[in-house]
Amino acid sequence: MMSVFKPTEHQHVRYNPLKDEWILVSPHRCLRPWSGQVEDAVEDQPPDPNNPLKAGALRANGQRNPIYLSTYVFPNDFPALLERVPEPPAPEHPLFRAGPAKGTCRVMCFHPNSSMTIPLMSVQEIVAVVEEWINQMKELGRRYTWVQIFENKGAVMGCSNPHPHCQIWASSFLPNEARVKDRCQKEYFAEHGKPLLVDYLEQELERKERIVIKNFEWVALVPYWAIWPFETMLLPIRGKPQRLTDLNEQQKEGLADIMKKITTKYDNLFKCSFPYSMGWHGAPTGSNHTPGDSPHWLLHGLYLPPLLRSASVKKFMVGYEMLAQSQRDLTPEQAAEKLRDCDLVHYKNVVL
Ligand code: H2U
Repeated sequence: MMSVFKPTEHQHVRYNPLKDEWILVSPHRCLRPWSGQVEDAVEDQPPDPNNPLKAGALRANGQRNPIYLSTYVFPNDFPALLERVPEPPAPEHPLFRAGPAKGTCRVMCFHPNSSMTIPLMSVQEIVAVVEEWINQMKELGRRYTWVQIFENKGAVMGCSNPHPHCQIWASSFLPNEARVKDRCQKEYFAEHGKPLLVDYLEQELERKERIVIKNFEWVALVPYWAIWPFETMLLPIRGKPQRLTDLNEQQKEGLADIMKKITTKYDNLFKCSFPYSMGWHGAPTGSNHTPGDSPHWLLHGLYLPPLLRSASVKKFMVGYEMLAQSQRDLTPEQAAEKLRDCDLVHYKNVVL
């Protein structure tokens, strides 16, 4: 006789309503032996004396950074998007469509000290990061349809420099992730009269099993439909902010607090400087948008870390994932439990 379904033992598919896609969960695969690639531990990358992101350093374009003391933003010297470029001609055939793409790219340093990371920074220092994100969103959001803030952390995520920093790419077009999330949230709102993520958070707060940590203003949880092994989402509890620019003082403080806590847990999980890509998704911006005009949206942050079993074994998104659909090994509930069990004191700060 077939046994009853247990999500920690039996494979199944889960639906991501934010992106209208399915993911395969195969928890029994955690048991398989591993003799594949291991990554080099990223822990002790020596500081580069010529690091171009440092205060006072000379950058690739010959400009010198000021002796900054907190955050510092400069135009990316190797931008993927420029403001003034010729536009492609109108498509002659529907199978060969091209369109204009304008934009700007910036680099934002979080801290003058190259060996700092978010979990090691003070909450006040992280508040300065949040405030600068908001300034950038305000300024770039006036002109651009989408402003993508993202941090690549760790060499395994393609980060070129261990200095604490993120990037900001602002574009005249809505990128794919944003376009799909906008559509899915719009459809949900039209059908249910409430924002998808507000309903989702309400459910998660009741069910509790995927919540990693919570403070007065924010929740960090492993989404029901998470793809990466230890993926988390940051969701605001109050006031339904649609964009980073909607955050009030308490939400900024609370965000800095929860960012420090979740990244500390991440570092403690495998006792390493935990690599990830993180970033923000909120309502589209630009001249045809005004504050409060997108009630279907709820601002959310995402941490997408690649590690699976240890500081040196990462999850590969390859064959099946590239050709069929995303697949994960441990369940989101198991990942949340492992992260809940991690200490809130950073392993580097433990006094023995
Ligand atoms: P990543 O580590 O995520 O690659 O970000 C570093 C960015 O810094 C990268 O996009 C830019 C790179 O183009 N950069 C400069 O703009 N000027 C420099 O002198 C070095 C690096």
